[in-house]
Amino acid sequence: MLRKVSAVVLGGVLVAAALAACGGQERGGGSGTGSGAGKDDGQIVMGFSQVGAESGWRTANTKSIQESAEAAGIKLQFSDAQQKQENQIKAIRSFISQKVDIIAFSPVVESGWDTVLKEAKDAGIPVILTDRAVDSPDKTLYKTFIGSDFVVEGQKAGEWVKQEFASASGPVNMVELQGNTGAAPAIDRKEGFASVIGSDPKFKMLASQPGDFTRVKGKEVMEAFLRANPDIDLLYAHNDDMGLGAIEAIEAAGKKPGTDIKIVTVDAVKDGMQALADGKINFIVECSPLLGPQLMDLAKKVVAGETVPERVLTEETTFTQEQAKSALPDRKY
Ligand code: GZL
Repeated sequence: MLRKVSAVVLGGVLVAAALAACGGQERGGGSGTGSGAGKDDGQIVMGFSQVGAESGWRTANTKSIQESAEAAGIKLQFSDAQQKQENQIKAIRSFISQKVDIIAFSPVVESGWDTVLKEAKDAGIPVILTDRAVDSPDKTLYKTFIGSDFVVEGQKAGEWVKQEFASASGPVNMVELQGNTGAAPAIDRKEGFASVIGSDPKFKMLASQPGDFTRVKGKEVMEAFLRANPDIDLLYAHNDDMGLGAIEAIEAAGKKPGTDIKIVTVDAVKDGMQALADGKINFIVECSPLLGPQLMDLAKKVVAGETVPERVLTEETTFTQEQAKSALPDRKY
């Protein structure tokens, strides 16, 4: 009899212990720090997988996220994927095993995320897409996507080119430096630009290649463009950094960037704005990297179980050479 009673009591204690542990996990991913701190001390733990450190934009984006997490009292587990998808997938799996409260990441490419995002969903850990989107049709795999509309950015660049060459009878010979293959900004900026320019036969796209959003590759590809095409009128670069690399190639070829070859880029980071003010770039479409504050607000709402908008669009503008001169002193990035 005594054995039976003690077995019942022991069983009850074990069940209570299991429930308590389970309750920690159910409350949104448990401690995440492995130290058992986590939600019990009210601190949210966010796992963030960053694309890499390929451009001035990315550096500013990382700074915004890290500073905003600090300011919001959110513990950030930060991982730099060096522009490799497999590193991002590994990082997300590590965040899941650490039982973080929320995962945010900027997908280096659009495709190939469904499996790992399903693993996060099955683990009860919400995901926020930051900066770049994924092409998964399953919208339940993430809570929201905060970032720019890259198609509109490409359209803005195309509109400026049409205006700039309105009086030219043609042909207007163009080359394009794309972001890394498969990245949402590369796909969409190319599509947006072509949707505006494509209909006008005087514009000829002589060459369009990936420059991977870096200065080094942008310079390398522009050197090849110049060797193959002596009469380039316009360069469209998907970010300032590739445009800045291309400027080095253009000058090395004895041509004047901004005069012999007009240049339109996207981002509006400080170095790009300086080149714009100096007349080496002709027009920049802004793409704001300062997503940190909004990301942390969204994270708190998601962890608290509040509904958030499926899409949060970032505000941004465009700059001419004159506008760059007056904007430069106050640029935050
Ligand atoms: C755009 C971002 C792009 C920037 C590049 O939101 O993903 O990646 O335009 C950066 O500078 O490398």
